[in-house]
Amino acid sequence: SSEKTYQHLLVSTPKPGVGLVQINRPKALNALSTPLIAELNTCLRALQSETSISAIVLTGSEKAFAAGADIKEMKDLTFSSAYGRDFIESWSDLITFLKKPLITAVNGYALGGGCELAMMGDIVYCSKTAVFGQPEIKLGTIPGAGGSQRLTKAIGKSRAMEAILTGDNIKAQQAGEWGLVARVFETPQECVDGAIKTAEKIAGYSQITVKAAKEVVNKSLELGLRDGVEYERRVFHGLFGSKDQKIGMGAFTEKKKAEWSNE
Ligand code: CO8
Repeated sequence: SSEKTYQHLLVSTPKPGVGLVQINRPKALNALSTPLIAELNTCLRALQSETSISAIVLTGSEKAFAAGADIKEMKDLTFSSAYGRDFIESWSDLITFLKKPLITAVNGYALGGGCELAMMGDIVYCSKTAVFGQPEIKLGTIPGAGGSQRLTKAIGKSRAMEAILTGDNIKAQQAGEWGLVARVFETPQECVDGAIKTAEKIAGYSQITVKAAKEVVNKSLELGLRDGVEYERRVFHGLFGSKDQKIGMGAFTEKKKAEWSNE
């Protein structure tokens, strides 16, 4: 369960319905080693199946969200072993299986795989201390966990090309202006608190509606406009079969607060 203890993660429930996962490998600036990623997958899977948890916040330390994949672990990897065991593939688990909203709260370095992990958040928040970047080119490689795709979708081709081809960092304010993050907070503490507050607000809605809302927004990244709009409409139609649509609209009509059934 989410109560399990981990070597590289701290897990807590700061507010009812909110799971907080903190990456905790300070000696290596939260570099994402294989054991760390395995723990993260296990942890997110546990939170996913925990019915009392409705939204998840993922953060690092004040100094680093994560300084990338573990370079020391990767440096001697061969093509055949990377390809053979589909290195990094387990990462896609994080984003594809997770049905609950994930908010990433970024302070300090979010580089390489760290930037990629940050961008896997449904909502990305950061503080003024945040430094994003895809510096892989400096190491003789390229982003490998979705960076070229998610960064381009988030900030546009020209800016993503500049970041990926130069390896230059993107500072917090720029990330805010470009829409890489939804909000830039003054301090790391405010960033984490802000993410928890948003998660708490989301956790206050019907879980079934939240799940549908997340699903249709994500579809916009996969489908063309016509198919996307139709997909949204079908899910919207489907929600008339839920109890919570009746509860929500009924409460509005009766000027009462909705008490969600999650059905
Ligand atoms: N991997 C392994 N160890 C790291 C990493 C890393 N990515 N980043 C930092 N560390 C270690 C350092 O080696 C150092 O360890 P030690 O004390 O044993 O020497 C310790 O963390 C502290 O780091 P620094 O002394 O360098 O701290 P500074 O404050 O001087 O510098 C920086 C901070 C600028 C963040 C610097 O550490 C740095 O440049 N790090 C590497 C950043 C980077 O290149 N990241 C991209 C990695 S490649 C990648 O992510 C590919 C993605 C592919 C998919 C990902 C799937 C997981």
